[in-house]
Amino acid sequence: GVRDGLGAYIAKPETYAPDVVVYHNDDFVAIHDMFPKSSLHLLLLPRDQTKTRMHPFDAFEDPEFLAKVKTETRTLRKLAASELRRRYGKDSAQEQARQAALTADPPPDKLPQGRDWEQEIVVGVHAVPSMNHLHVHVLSVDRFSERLKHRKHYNSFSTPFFVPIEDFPLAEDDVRRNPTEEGYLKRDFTCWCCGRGFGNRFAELKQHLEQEFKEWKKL
Ligand code: GMP
Repeated sequence: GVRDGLGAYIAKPETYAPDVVVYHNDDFVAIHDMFPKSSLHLLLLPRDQTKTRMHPFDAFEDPEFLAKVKTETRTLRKLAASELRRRYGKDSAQEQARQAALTADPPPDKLPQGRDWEQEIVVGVHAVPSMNHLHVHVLSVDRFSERLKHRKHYNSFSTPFFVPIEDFPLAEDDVRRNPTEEGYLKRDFTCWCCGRGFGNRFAELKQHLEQEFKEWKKL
């Protein structure tokens, strides 16, 4: 069924073009999300046959597996960050300052760092995954995408429904284990960047997200 759509990438990653499969190795396949909810949205798919059909909360109870996944997400986060730098680096004030310092005569003793794009990436899983194969989201923070069309699309990445990989292993009594009870997807909208509330006004939120995206690129 449609919920099994991610299985094909795990089975035959080598049959996809690089704009679909970013890379693959024995243990993982990294792909572009076909319906991206941010300007950059990747998925990390573990290939371990004993884990791929498990709920992430259960799969991550295995400390060895969790450690492996965490290590791989650090690699993918770096790769995603370099893609953001490639795309938006020229617009960013910090990158411009670094460029200016590099070409200054005489050069300054200390170069400005340039922007840390890794901080602009979030990595995690949904409390209730919509696809059967275990997948970890690796996406830019902007939530700016034509494919972000429904209120649940926004809230699934902007409430505790999205559980950062760093938060695992989860405590036994972590409330995020009961996502339906918490009603995360029906919550009022809050801007990921400025914290402004938008009630249930999705069209207004979308307009605002575009403004924030333009600012964020240039920070
Ligand atoms: O949480 C599951 C994620 O998988 C969502 O962000 C979907 O957009 C994404 N998704 C669903 N089906 C497919 C597919 O066939 N290919 C790819 N690359 N992503 C998908």
